[in-house]
Amino acid sequence: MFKKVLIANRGEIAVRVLRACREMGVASVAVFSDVDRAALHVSKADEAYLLGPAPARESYLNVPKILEVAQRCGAEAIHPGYGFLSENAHFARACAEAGIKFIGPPPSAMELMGSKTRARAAMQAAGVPMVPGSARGLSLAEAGEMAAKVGYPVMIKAAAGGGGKGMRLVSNPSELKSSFETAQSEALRSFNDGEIYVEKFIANPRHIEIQVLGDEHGNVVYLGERECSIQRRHQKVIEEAPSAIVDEDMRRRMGAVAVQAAKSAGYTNAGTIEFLVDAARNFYFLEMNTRLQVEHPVTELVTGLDLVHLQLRIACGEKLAFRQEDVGLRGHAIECRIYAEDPENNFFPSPGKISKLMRPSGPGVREDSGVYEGWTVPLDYDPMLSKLIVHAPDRAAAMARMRRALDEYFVGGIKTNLPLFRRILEHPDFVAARIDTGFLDRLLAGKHVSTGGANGLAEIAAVSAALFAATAQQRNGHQGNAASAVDRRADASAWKRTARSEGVRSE
Ligand code: MV4
Repeated sequence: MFKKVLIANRGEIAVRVLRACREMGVASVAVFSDVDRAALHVSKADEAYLLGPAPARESYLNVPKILEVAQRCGAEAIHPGYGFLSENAHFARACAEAGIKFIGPPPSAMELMGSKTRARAAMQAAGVPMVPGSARGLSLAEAGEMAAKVGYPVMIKAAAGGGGKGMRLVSNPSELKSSFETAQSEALRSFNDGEIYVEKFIANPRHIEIQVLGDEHGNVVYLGERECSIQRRHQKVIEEAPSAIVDEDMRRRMGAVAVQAAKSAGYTNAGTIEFLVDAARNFYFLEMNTRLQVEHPVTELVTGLDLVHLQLRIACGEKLAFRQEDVGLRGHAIECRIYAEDPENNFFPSPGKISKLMRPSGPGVREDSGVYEGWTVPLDYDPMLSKLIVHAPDRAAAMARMRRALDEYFVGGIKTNLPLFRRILEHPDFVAARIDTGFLDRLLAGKHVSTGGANGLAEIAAVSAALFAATAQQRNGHQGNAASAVDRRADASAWKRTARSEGVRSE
């Protein structure tokens, strides 16, 4: 095992990784920017070094400086976390050239998956099912031919994109030219790469992804799926494992495809294959994320595996100590991403001093946090404060546990999206797992949230009401008439809200 690992990141993921290092007897090295001197990851690490000024370019993206620190302190490996340099193949190569192990996949696999067209061509060759469309960059004229072939509506996408950037929906041929040109100039501006391709549009898909893990001896396993359809502006907000619409057979088929995709890419370490899933439960390869993801804890809770421990073991050259048939899924996990942002004001970032922090705990509750009471959240980075993750025997129990944990959670001094989670967790469509990637936008727009079903509104309303009543009873943990359970809960919440606001005033 490594003796010392540098963590090229900040916030909750830096804390997450250094905890694994501590558990494995590995010394951890934190790096930080000027505004992160007092950050949690700095105080928890065995050593910490200043990188430079706040702007990421001069700190957490400063490759020469990070390598210099690693060499000076004798770190044998670098864990990149997520974001920042985690999917940068140049950085992974620079690490190798400096004699430092990059804890992640080989640079070649990162490059392949970084180009959506190259990835599509490789995945198509490997027999991975994907959305009909092109597997190479197209001219405007070729895009028109491809769109006619697969049928409108289509998506115009940037090959260098991902996560929704440089993407346009085109409903008919008359819109093609302007959408193509807008997407191309956006892609040139954002990625310095104007390559564009075309896919058939999948309406109201779910986003479901498969976690894979490969060692450096050719073994690859899948660790089940994560349901990630609750998103806003291509940012995930809630994730869960398993997905309510994936049964054992579908899981086996998606898993086999994901393993095939990873093997054909020469992939090692932790990675994720993203799929779009249509209303008929057909799944299509979307892209591969070549990093440890934010939402990895839900997979950890249902598999009982520690993905960061495994990443370190794999990077050291160890063989996976278990086979596919040894991987079991137990219970249900849900994660909420807690952000310093104001849901009342268009989710505007709300950094500042955390004057009061009351964190949830108790049975089945995990909180991966990068903050503490009294710390000032800087405005220079992503405003995610923590991830609240719960685990329970089934989905209903996990939702009840999450509602309970959310009620225990209080952050004073800054605005957070905590109230949004209470709304989502009580929404009848979320409760019934009738979700797709448009759920949250519809909820926030105040529209009817359910898309599918089509059995008549009255029936949907009746089923929703019944489910809501049933879960209200469950989350209060006692028998009796559902309506009164709801009332009692409303009273309790009002009382807690008052207590909380008074708590803040007494600060
Ligand atoms: C799509 C799609 C429908 N059809 N591609 C958005 C982010 C990027 N990674 C791919 N995205 C989509 N690609 C086809 N052919 C719908 C989306 C999409 C989406 C995908 C996953 C999660 C949330 C989403 C929200 C809006 C659109």
